[in-house]
Amino acid sequence: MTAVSTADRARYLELVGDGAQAAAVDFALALTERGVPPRDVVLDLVAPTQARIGELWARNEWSVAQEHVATHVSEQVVAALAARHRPQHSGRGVLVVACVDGEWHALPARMFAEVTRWDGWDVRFLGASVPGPHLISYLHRHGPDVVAVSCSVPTRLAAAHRVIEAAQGAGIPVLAGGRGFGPAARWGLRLGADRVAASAGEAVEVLRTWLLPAVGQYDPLRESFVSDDEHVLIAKRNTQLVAAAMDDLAQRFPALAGYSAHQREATEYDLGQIVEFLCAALFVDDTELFTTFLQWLRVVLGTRGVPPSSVDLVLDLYAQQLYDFPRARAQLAAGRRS
Ligand code: B12
Repeated sequence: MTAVSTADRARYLELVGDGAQAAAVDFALALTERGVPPRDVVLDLVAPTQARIGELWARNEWSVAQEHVATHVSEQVVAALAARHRPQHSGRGVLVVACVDGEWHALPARMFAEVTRWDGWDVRFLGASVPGPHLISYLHRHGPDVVAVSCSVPTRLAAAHRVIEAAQGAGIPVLAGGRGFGPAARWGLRLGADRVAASAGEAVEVLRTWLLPAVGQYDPLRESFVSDDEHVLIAKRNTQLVAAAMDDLAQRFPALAGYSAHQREATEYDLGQIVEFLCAALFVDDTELFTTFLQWLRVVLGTRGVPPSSVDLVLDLYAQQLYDFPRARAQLAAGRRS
């Protein structure tokens, strides 16, 4: 069987970087004509290229516009592969695939959807950011065998949790996946998903061997896994925390006075993101979620001329503001050490 090569990936990156849609589609289809299974084109060509695009953006080598155009081309490539290569059968069962509310990374979910379709599932792909109540009413109406929830950013984990519980309450078992569920999708298990998978390839195996229960695993008496509601209280104070940090930063970080309106807005956005990731880390009670985000943020800011030490300053400011939130202070201290 023919495989995707490093040279293929380099060429594909060039094509999507140029926004060369027709050429990228032809390139991907030609690989399948050479004998590469369409699933491998998605998982070994498109997926790693998308990850590479994320790195190029984070390191300020590609603009947001370049990332958007490349992602759009990749979406067309996945669509073309799906249109050209129809599954041989669809007898495994009905699988609904949806991104959780507020989750706009539709392409990872789409890749997963097509890969499972090629494996014989009758897939209904609902796309990006599906509001929880709408997803649940869809499940009631169509009664699939499984619902697969996709989450790429951990700040959407609370929304994922609501949907997992509601789907199970409706008797539909839940498979959770996407990088937002963390290493080996472990936060998916923490949130009560019936099964998790770290990649689409792994998910195919999980789905094949999973004897679906007649009803979901939902237990209304199941104890909550979070011992307190620090994440809820802090989320409500997000605007207030950001405003206080901006005031404080203006005094300690004189360069802020010279910032343009756009730069100020971007700074406020980043400060808000720190609070959102802190809340997500409190929600699943895992410092790795917060420290991974901070490492990424330091790279992003560093390559855009903002000293990474400014992140530590913000963590200190939040720790002062959140003096009566012990778990948040522990997360902030871990973030400081990371
Ligand atoms: C393109 C992109 C976007 C596009 C998405 C467009 C689209 N149509 O999908 C847009 C511009 C919307 C976007 C927005 C943002 N993004 Co973005 N984005 C990306 C990028 C570059 C590529 C995404 C992609 O296609 N990945 C490729 C697939 C293959 O990745 P994958 O997650 O591994 O998916 C596989 C598995 O997880 C699995 N899978 C997926 N879903 C499911 C579901 C189930 C049930 C199962 C079992 C498996 C499964 O199957 C896939 C194939 O194996 C990634 C970089 C990256 N490394 O992924 C960043 C990335 C995901 N984004 C990131 C961020 C931070 C953001 C923003 C917050 C940026 C911002 N400042 O606004 C927003 C958040 C928006 C939101 N709330 O959703 C970060 C997340 C960091 C973190 N700590 O989690 C990343 C990782 C970039 C980074 N590190 O530099 N983004």
